[in-house]
Amino acid sequence: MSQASPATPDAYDFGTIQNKWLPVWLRMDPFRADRLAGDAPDSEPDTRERRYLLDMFPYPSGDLHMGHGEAYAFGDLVARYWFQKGYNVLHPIGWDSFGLPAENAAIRRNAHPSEWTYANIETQAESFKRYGVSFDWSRRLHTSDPDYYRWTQWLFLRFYERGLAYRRASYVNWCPKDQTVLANEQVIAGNCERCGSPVTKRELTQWYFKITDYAQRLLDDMGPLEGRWPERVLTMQRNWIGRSEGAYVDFVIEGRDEPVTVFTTRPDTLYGATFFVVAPEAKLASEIVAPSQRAAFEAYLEQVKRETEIERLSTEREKTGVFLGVHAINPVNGERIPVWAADYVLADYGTGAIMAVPAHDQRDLDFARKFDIPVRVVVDTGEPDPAETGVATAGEGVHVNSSLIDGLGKIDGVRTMIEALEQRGVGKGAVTYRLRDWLISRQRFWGCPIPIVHCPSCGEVPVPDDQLPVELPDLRGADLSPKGTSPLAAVSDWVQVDCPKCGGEARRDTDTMDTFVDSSWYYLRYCSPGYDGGPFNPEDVQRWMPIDQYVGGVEHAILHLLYSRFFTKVLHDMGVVDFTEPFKALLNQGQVVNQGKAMSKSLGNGVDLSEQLGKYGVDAIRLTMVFAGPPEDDIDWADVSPSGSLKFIQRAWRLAGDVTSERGVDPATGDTALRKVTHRTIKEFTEHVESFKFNVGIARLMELTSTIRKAIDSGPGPADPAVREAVEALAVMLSVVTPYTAEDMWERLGFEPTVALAGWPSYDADLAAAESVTAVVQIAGKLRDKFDVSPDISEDELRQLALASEKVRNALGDREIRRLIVRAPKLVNIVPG
Ligand code: ANZ
Ligand code: ZN
Repeated sequence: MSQASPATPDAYDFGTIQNKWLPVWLRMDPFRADRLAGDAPDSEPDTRERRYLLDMFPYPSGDLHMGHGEAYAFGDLVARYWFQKGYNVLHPIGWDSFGLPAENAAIRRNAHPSEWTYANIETQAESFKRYGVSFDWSRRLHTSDPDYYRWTQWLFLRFYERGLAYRRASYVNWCPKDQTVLANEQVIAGNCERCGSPVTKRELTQWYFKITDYAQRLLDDMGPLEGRWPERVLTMQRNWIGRSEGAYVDFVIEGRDEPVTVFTTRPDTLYGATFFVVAPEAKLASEIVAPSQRAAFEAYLEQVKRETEIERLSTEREKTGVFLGVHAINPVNGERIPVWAADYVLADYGTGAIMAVPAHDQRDLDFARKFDIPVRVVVDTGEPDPAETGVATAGEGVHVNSSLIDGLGKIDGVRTMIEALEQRGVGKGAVTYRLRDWLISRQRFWGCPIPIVHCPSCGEVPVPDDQLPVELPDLRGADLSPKGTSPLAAVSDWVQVDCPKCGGEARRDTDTMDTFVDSSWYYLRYCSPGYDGGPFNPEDVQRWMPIDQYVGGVEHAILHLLYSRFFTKVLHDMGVVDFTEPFKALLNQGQVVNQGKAMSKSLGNGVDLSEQLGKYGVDAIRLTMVFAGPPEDDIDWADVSPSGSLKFIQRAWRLAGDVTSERGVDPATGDTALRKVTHRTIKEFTEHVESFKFNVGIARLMELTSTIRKAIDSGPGPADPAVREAVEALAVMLSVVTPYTAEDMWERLGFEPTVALAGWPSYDADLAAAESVTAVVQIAGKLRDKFDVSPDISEDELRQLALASEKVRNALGDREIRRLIVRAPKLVNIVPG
């Protein structure tokens, strides 16, 4: 099914309607923030209640795809609803336009990354306009514009001054294919997030943001987000931060003056420590290894460096390690235990060294069994001996073989042990986090340059604020292919600068920032686009932030959201914003899949958004996205019906042409039955939009459409004022989903554009009140109770009501229920056993 025949007054043709209204909207530009409805830009302050709706901004990888079609349909629905409600709405758009794909495309085509990037941005901008998204185009930004990244650099320098940006050498994730380092967050199951290659480790000097300073606040501040962010996102963030409570315990290592501290969550198992393990790549290992074991150790270290973190932490894997030829002294009983290096201990978690308690930790047990190390039970859990079964007992129990804590349970054991350690000065209670500092430097061209100069005499020197931005050199024609160092390093007249401090010869830092830095603050820039006194005007941010509703994909559940939360807290501590969380509420839309699988080239199940738009029109596609199911569920394009959506839209549109009464007639004189349906629908649709049950709301609009059709054809007729009232309300409600159709309906009803700002219809509570019906409950065919319920009560609710009834419970006594038949809204039939 495609388009209806060309424009006779009664033939709906989406192409004609789109071409008619798009230029009108572009001229009207109706969705500017801080502009009173319908007025020209106003010098008077706009005092209406403000709402900030933000869609995650796109990466310009080509034209918009089905996933964009879905996400922006939801975001736009909410924004348009707010516009209709009369709020002063901020709904901006921009592009996350630095990043690797542009660079890789440029390498393939021997072009500049900016050409590909900005061409794609234009394509997407046109597509957004055609898609009818209610953006405030005057606030558009691109993170790769110098007047944006100037402020990314400025923020970097503020972080630097606060000690939150620093450089250090360490083993980092390295993608051998993209030839760049990766943040922990960009390593997915041991592979590069971008290209899928297995990630290896390299020792490099890199820039970090000290997000670990904020670990506890990132956890604590999630409280108010509870119920307003998806639970699974909060859980993922909590797990990522990974708070662990336990203790630090100091062990003396024979032949070394400084004690070595371990982190343990089970200080209560100290008497069961039968060996000690250090991470092979931790400095400590090579410092303490006995001469006789050095060769074996170094061979082992080489092997470990080739492994991924996932492999290392796997419990399935055969344990490996080398004895370092030295012993540690257990601080509570003076016992000598052997020190090993083993890859299952990570260098950058806790302290990089552990006390191993094989009886109660599975990995320690696997290791002990492989290398014949004793296993000593110190918690009696009632389970069989781990040394025999090979299964560590990690559960609750009573401490044994543990002198001062014998007989205590876990909680008391932990507390008593920590007190004892603190008393003797050999340990203390501690909290650690799995969260690592954020590695932000990248050895790539198409990113924001790090505004630091390296001077042989002054060291690291920040580029002075008034010399920002440090602009990328024009690399047209240069070789961008990855070589393990930044392509910027090869541009010698860019690299060589005078030191801002001493004026001597110095070199620019040649790394660029992770693009997640760019996207950690863009939502602030939208509040005062073009502002050149700082990254944003604090007054404007004060007015608009925090964001009322953020909409985007769950793939950003950790990285982007955590980083943005971190940035906001730093800005709060700098005293420039007075809030600590950027996003009050979050909606994660599902994915658009096809035939049960993610769309992919190799599967050949891709669906092209622009092709769908060409076939069914913008409104039908938007409606299909919204009607498919709850927004957080995936949409399988094989299961939905854009042609069905198109048919519905046509039916709604025809209604507007059938209305024969004049604008302004008093609906109170109209047909009451229809008015009741109209007002009920307004009430329910409003509630469904507010609670993001968009699909259920659409079903109500479909029912209203059928009811109006009947009223016109076989009821009170097209001249009845209630018919006009119903169709006007329908047009305004539809405007949040199918803006083109709604605009055309509005015109047919005799109004001027734009329906988008017509104002949300209000309902009369009496008319909207749900009628009730009587439900009866029978037991074995005998009437036992009856009560009034809403005609649209669900089977579930009705069943609950019936089972909760006193009379029913009495009549049932202690008989079992064999069968329960529910016929909502009128009948529940219980067959006792
Ligand atoms: C002794 C012990 C006994 C442990 C026991 C556990 C159970 P979470 O909860 O994830 O924070 N550990 C500490 N640092 C480590 C590292 N760098 N690499 C690998 N493992 C490390 O884990 C903390 C526990 O993981 C610590 O508590 C330590 O083993 C181990 F019955 O210490 B435990
Ligand atoms: Zn200098």
